[in-house]
Amino acid sequence: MTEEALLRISQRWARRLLILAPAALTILFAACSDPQTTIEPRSDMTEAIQGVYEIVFWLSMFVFVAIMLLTLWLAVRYREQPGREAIQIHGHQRLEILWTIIPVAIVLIMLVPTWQVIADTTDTPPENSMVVEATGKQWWFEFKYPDLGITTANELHVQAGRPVHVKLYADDVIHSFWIPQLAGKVDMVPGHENDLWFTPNDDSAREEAYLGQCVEFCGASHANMRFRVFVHDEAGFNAWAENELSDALEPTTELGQLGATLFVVRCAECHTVRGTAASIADFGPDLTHIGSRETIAAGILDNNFENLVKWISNPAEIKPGIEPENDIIDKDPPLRFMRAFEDEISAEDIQAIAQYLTELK
Ligand code: HEC
Ligand SMILES: [Cu+2]
Repeated sequence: MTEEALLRISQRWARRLLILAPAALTILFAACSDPQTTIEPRSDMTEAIQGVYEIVFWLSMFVFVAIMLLTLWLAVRYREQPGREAIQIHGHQRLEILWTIIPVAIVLIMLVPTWQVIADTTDTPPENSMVVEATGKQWWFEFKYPDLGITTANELHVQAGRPVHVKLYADDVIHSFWIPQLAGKVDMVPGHENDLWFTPNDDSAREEAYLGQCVEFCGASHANMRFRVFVHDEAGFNAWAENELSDALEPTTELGQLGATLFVVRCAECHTVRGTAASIADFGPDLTHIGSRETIAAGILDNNFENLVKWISNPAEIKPGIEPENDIIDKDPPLRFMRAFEDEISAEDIQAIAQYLTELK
């Protein structure tokens, strides 16, 4: 290839880069509004982690820029010249000591605050914490508030400025609990309690939920195992808790009343709706106030009539792996998956049940 042709190609690439660079930057910055971001901390725990991250980031930047500048300078300053011979520095004691001490110092600067944060986050939770027992199950999260007497699923409610102590458990396999903006990843291990605590920032209360999810591969629907965290102010939290504590509402529509009857027959073997005949089993999420949740099926579907119908008809279509043949009965507690009710009951009956669930605010 001629030199001219090469030049043309490199110019073409330079032009392409000029066009692509802004596009790439746009994508990069668009990612900044990602609700799963770790770099917009909203609690004491994630702020502490962010502090370490910033130290590591800026130190790395400093090393990168310094090395690049030095390399450039050396390449120019000591470029090949006729008659010049390289000086050998092998075994140069002062240099050897210097380039041992500098990296050690850099690592120490990163190590000390990292250690501090690890110690702080694995110490003991604050005395006045609100306790939540979170249990990972294939493929959803159960949340219990033992002091308040609340049991719910997939949507965790906390209060801005009030420490939360989350006790982490698992019923079947190892899961992991992560709320990128509020709490670092901690494993949920069968037969073992792990602990995590954080205080949502005073100004972190908002309408929109913070996203959380399982971050340990736990089977076919691992990626479909998410949860939401609602941070309230004090009044908002108390209102939520009060509603959760009340028994289920009576359905007001005729369809809903039919649904309530069908529910007891068809669904009570796995689900509880407190205040009704369906209040024994807990293989599946507590549905007492399912109508007030934003999502169903562990954050996978918006909570509305159509999606409830779809879910009850055939949950495995939405979450692969939910098939009764995967049940493990000889286990304590047994593992039981929800089956496809379109095989068992009519479409009208499924709609009646879905209507009932929407009324369980
Ligand atoms: C054999 C046990 C079993 C039966 C019977 C059963 N379910 Fe489920 N159900 C589950 C399990 C387990 C889950 C959690 C699945 C998941 O999210 O991965 C679930 C989830 C749900 C959810 C989503 C809850 C949430 O918090 O997101 C709804 C709604 C639901 N079931 C409704 C019903 C209805 C209505 C019936 C009766 C027609 C029924 N279920 C029968 C086990 C069962
Ligand atoms: Cu999981």
